[in-house]
Amino acid sequence: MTISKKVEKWVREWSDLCQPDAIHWCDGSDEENQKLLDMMVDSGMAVKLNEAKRPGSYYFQSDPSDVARVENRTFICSAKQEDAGPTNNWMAPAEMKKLLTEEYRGCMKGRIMYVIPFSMGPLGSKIAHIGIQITDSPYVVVNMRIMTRMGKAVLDILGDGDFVPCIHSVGAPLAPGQKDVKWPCAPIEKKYISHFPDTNETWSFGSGYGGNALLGKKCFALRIASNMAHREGWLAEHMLIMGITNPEGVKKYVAAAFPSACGKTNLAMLIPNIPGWKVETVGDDIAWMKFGDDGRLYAINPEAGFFGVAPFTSMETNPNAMLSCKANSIFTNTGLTPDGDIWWEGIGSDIPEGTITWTNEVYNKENGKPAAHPNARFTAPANQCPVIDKDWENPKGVPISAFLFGGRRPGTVPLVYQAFDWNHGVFMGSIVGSEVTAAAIGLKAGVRRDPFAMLPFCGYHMGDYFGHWVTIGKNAPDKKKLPMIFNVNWFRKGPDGKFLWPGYGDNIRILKWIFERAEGTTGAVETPIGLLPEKGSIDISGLSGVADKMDDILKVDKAEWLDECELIAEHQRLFGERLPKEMLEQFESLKKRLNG
Ligand code: TSX
Ligand code: MN
Repeated sequence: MTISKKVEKWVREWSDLCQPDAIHWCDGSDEENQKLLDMMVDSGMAVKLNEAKRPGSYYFQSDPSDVARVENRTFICSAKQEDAGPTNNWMAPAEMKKLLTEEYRGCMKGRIMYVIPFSMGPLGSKIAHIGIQITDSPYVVVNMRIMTRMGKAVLDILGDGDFVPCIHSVGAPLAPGQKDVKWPCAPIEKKYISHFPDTNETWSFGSGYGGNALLGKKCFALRIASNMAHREGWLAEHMLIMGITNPEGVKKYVAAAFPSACGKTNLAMLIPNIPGWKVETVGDDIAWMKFGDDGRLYAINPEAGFFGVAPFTSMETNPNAMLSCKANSIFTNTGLTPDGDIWWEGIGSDIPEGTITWTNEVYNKENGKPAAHPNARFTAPANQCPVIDKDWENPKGVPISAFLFGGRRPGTVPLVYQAFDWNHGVFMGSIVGSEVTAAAIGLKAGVRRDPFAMLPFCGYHMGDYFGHWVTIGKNAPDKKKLPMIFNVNWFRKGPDGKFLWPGYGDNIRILKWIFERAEGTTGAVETPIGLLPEKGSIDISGLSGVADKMDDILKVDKAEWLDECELIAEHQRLFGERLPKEMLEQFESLKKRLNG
């Protein structure tokens, strides 16, 4: 293993501060992985699942206080507060570093410090970047091994080059002789997920869960990378990437951004309901994109695995995800069945008698407590996905023909529409959101905006981020080769409160229209909000009971959109003077078209 002086010095500084009992340099080998898993099983942290049912797979239960990303404990520590923007928490970098240095002092006593060299993206790709994570959590090591390319080969490629330093501790040192708990972590007020965009660092303290702890994912690949991309003229986005092939064998790639709970992973692995069409997965969460020599925009998936929400993933909703986690996977906060397999709500079978819940109790249907936590996860290697794209590890990336945005909108927003041009598409991305019912607190329902699905993940001012998207369009090497931009909404409801569109595998019908728009072989009609499918241009052949709903599914109601404009105005005000003038212009044009 080549360890540069720079890396060695950096690790020594952190081990001097954190005072672990030992340092382990991760080589990424199978033997190392197995040793860590065996050690966690022996210590009671992990359960090995039934080898016949779920080969090579392990089960974990988190501390009940450590079950999700902690947005109120997530900080962007830019030099100036205004550069973090109105949607991020901010603390001065020196202040945060001072505070966290004291938290890190001695924080690994009684534990091992693992050093994880990892690449986000295929090793050696021009779009990829290398990070090194220091952690005291063996759970993090075995997850990072699935989610990134991790180990010795990364250090060999890094040489004495630059890397993104990622510091992580669960924040639970052990006194001599103190027995460890199953899931060590710190209380909420001691958790810090902090980012230093000026120095490309991320420092995380106190949590062992998901995006708080697997620092390659949200911290590096989105919050830090969005800053790098802003400075360097590329895109780091919260997008799935999928390949779509038509019956003639022509293939196009699209990237799509949706807020949470819209079924992004389901779309990434969709099984088409039109014969002859094929969907293949490049990634289900993050896309890094740069222009290629041919002037097209190329995307890589910086990750190597899926960290998916388990509940309601089933052989009905997403068979390819179920098959991806058939083996060699990690399950966190699902239920555990008596025969040593996992179970969760919505898995598609009845809960076996005697299943253990994520809080380690015997499931009792009387008490209303679910077996799986709603944010229970599977960690599965991407190469186990039955429809993984043959180019998913191509270092050049895949050329993107279209961007899709969408949210959960029971009203107002039609099934699909296309932007008139790039800036109009950026505007569409900037107003993405899902409708939330606030019945519980007696407020009227509203739209929770999540621009570009990046609200929790943009590492700088969101107004500047919209400006960056405008600039990407302006500076594109060949504007004709920019991806077309679309908005989709699978969640429109009829007056009866039922979903109008069947969704899932039938979404290929929308993707087909988008594909044909990109090819220039299907028509669109101009409406005030954008280009809608011509009558009959959405293929609904073989779908019963949908034809007479198409008008409602595609309706653009001026009165509803004028109401929407009030909400958009309110949303735009949030970004103050940093809202690019192009976004104001787009809004003014929309209102003019609606009133005209
Ligand atoms: O993932 C979803 N997709 C995308 C699939 C590729 N979901 C689940 C969202 C929560 C994670 C959907 N839910 C989709 C969808 O397209 N559509 C809906 C709404 C819906 C739910 C049930 C039905 C129809 C629509 N059932 C019947 O029509 C019988
Ligand atoms: Mn995500």
